[in-house]
Amino acid sequence: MKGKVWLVVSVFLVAALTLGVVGCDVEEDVDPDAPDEIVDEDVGFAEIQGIEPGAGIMEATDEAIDVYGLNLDVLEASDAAMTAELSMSIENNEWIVVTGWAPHWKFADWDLKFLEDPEEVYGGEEYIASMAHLGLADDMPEVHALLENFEWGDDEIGTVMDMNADVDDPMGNAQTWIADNQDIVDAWLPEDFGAEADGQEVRISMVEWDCATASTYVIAAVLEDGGYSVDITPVDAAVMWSGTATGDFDFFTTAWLPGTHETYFADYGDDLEEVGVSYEGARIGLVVPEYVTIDSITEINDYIID
Ligand code: PBE
Repeated sequence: MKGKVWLVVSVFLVAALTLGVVGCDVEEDVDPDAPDEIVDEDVGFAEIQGIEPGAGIMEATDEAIDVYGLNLDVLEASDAAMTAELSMSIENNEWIVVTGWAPHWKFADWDLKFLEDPEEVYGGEEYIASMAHLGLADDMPEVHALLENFEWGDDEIGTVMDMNADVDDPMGNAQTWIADNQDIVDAWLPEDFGAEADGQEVRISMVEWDCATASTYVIAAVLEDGGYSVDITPVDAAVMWSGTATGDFDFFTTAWLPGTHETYFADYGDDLEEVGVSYEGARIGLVVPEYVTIDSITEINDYIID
């Protein structure tokens, strides 16, 4: 009996001492002013945060999973859901890998990097083109001429994307941007722009990617200023391409070529005209916050978590 009591007491003492010592150590190590350290469970990837199925970057990501033998899946979501997840992970200092592309406002808001892609699955520099059905040049020569001339760079599309990220009013933001940048817009306009408009309806298809929203609404606002009536239809990528090829839509502004939309171009390119290039130097890939300590897609498998 006595022995048992002592056993209990000594176990209790050892436990108390151990806890006490550990407790002291912990207290000594914690600097209340230090920034939050990334703790182990935050390091690693459970999945690739993706966007809309049908986006070229999703097709490329399936290929990347294959080529690099990645042990994780890509989550289907949307541009908006991807940036929401990115925002939450960055707030919590957690690792995340997303299907990412530039131009996109996320690079202005957060410190991010593209992971190296030694197998070049995501391709190199791309350009963004406007694609129209084959009859547009005859049916609406002014609209066709506007799309031929439409071109802008990072400052311009970046400003519009930032405005849209701040205030969800793409048409109002497009009008404000046009008023502030009339000289740029004037350079896109054919002579006497609007003379042929007469309230004609122009049907534009787009996918709700932030870059597409920015360019589609700016062109739509320019057309409305010229006296056209514009109808914008949000669709998925396949319908954006196929519906324009069949003439259900007049055009769209967001063909990413030669790589991202290669498959769509192969399927529908014969029934479409590549009217003009609006942006050069676009890029797609896998994107992580700067604090993620890997640099290449080849390192992802070293950091898989459940
Ligand atoms: N994106 C933006 C598109 C094209 C524009 C890169 C998400 C895509 O992957 O199809």
